[in-house]
Amino acid sequence: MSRASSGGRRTHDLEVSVTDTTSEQTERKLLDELYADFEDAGLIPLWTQVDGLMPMSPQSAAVPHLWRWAELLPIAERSGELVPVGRGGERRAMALSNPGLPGLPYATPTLWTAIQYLGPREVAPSHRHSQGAFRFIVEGEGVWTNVDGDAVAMRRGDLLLTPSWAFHEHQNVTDRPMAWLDGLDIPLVSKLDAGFFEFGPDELSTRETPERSRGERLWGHPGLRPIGRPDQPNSPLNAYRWEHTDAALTAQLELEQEGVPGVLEPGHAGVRFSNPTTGRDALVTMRTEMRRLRAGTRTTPVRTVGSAVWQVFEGEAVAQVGDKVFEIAKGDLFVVPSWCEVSLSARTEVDLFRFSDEPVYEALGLARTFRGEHK
Ligand code: GTQ
Ligand code: FE2
Repeated sequence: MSRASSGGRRTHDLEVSVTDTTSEQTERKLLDELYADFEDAGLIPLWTQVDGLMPMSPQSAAVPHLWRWAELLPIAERSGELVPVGRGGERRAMALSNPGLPGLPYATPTLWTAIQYLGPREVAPSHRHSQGAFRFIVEGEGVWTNVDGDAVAMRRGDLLLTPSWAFHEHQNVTDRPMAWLDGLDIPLVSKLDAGFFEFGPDELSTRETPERSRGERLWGHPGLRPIGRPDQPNSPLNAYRWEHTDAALTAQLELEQEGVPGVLEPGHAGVRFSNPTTGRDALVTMRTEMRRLRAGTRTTPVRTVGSAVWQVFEGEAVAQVGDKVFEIAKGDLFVVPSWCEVSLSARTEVDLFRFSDEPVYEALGLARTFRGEHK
């Protein structure tokens, strides 16, 4: 697959032939001087860089990998006992580190994925950053995330948004701890040199614990947009409740039984969390989706440019990711690197949350998807 770099190898790498003529020796000396001058002039010639620079298809450093919820949760609990949350560290968040990106707190080259843990009555203080974020709740409740002063309940199955530059703080109002999934575009923003950060006030912006946030009250009515509100790049609907997600998936599979199209493929329902002002992705840089497979369904293998992280919400399945096979159950997380083939087999009915960086590739005209068996 890899393109041979034809000609132009560094003269140092060439064997010196005993039959070198004087003119060959002269040319070699001139080439040595040229390469030394490239370095002094701050130049690197393309012909020494061909491998990796422009691959025939994406060659991600990230690898397919699985993290089990049953292993993550006890570690998060121990952190809750031993590590305080407060100013400086800001959050008790433990990032999934891809083995192909050693030493980096990144699940993929673009996506930060962490388990965050807040003990009884604890508060994670206010800040804002240009990185976009969401929370997905696989289990538990009792924490409110205040986003620009709007108190948003976090409960099982909900997706909560923290768009770029919104102030946010998290408050556990119960006597029980809570753990959840954080997704952010931290590595992407770092690569783009676009990171800004500000601390917020030390006092909580609100101690309210409403059933529904102001964002939901204004924007959370299907097909009904408040008149006079402009489009926004990130969704102003700050919470997507499980009740609605579940109903949408249930309806798709029921309609399939009735012979009405609507599912992604046979036995495979899917919804995308969308921005009600544009119909596009809920967040500018990250796609967020929920899938439901009927027991026994095997999905068509898919390759997509860009990376994704999946978390099982409920049920059991087998995920084939590249050459790896993962047996997955509730809370388990796995990574699909760019252009790596993924397919799922549902052992039981299974619900999966998925997020990816696809909107970035689409915005840049770099999106590609291949469906079906490869070769
Ligand atoms: O909850 O504000 O996992 O700022 C990483 C950075 C969570 C947060 C993370 C953050 C947060
Ligand atoms: Fe944050």
